[in-house]
Amino acid sequence: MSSSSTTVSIQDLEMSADDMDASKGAEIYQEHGCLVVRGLMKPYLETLNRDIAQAVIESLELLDQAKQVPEGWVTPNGTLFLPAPKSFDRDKQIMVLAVSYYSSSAFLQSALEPRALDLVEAILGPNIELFLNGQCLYKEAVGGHPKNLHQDSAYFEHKFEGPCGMLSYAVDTDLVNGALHVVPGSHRYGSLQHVDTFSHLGLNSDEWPWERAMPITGEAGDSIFFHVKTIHGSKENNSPSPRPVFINRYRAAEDYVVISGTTTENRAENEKRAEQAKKENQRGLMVRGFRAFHATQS
Ligand SMILES: O=C(O)CCC(=O)C(=O)O
Repeated sequence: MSSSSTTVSIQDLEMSADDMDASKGAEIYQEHGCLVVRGLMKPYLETLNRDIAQAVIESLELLDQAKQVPEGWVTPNGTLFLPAPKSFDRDKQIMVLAVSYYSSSAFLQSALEPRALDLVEAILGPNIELFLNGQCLYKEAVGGHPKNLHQDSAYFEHKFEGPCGMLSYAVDTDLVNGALHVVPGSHRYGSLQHVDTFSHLGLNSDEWPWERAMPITGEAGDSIFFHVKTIHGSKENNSPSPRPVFINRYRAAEDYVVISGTTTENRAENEKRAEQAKKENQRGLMVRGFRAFHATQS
């Protein structure tokens, strides 16, 4: 076990949104690869939870039109389903719910929260773009899927520093309904080999059991900032209510994906083309600063 994961406590990783100090937050993030900001997303919760609930109804209504993909099944609105546990009254469960900047204005507004951007600017520098369109991971009640420990760089390895993710709890989240687990300091371990798991690319669970990670329990509206190489994941939801999180991701304006993947097979294929990756066609909307023209040439 790494010394950092044994000695770090939650108090070392957290601050309150009410008296947030962006440079202190950036220091914690640089040192541990994660930072918890309590209450940061509270202003967006009511509307976002309404949109999440609507997307669930919509997705279940569309389930009979779902198409099979390497990761599971996708409904026409874009929700990704996995096989359901036997206890469910249907054979598929929601994994990634179709709520994004394209469907939820509250989601986009949450990505533009000035205190979040102050922090990301202190971490990544002055010129920042959105990476991806906002993501909602949704664990259904009583047995909703685990997301095995992994590094996001297994899914999207970047040319430079890579994105900073901000995962926010949409409901109070504890050890029963699927608290996010992180391995502090693991952003310095480089890109680790991942294997295919039920929840897609994940670390070998013999080498990376849950005990190596620290659970972060929290209230609805708490946000966890984490580095693209920080090992993280969450266990299944054993509570009687759903457990959604919503994720905003930011990266430096000049950064871009060099290898993407969701399975060992498609990642290995994409690795062969890493040298050809370009910033071109990978531009996200700017949320801080300015994109100089030369930043798009590579
Ligand atoms: O739902 C969760 O807690 C897991 C989210 C996550 O690990 C991810 O999106 O990379």
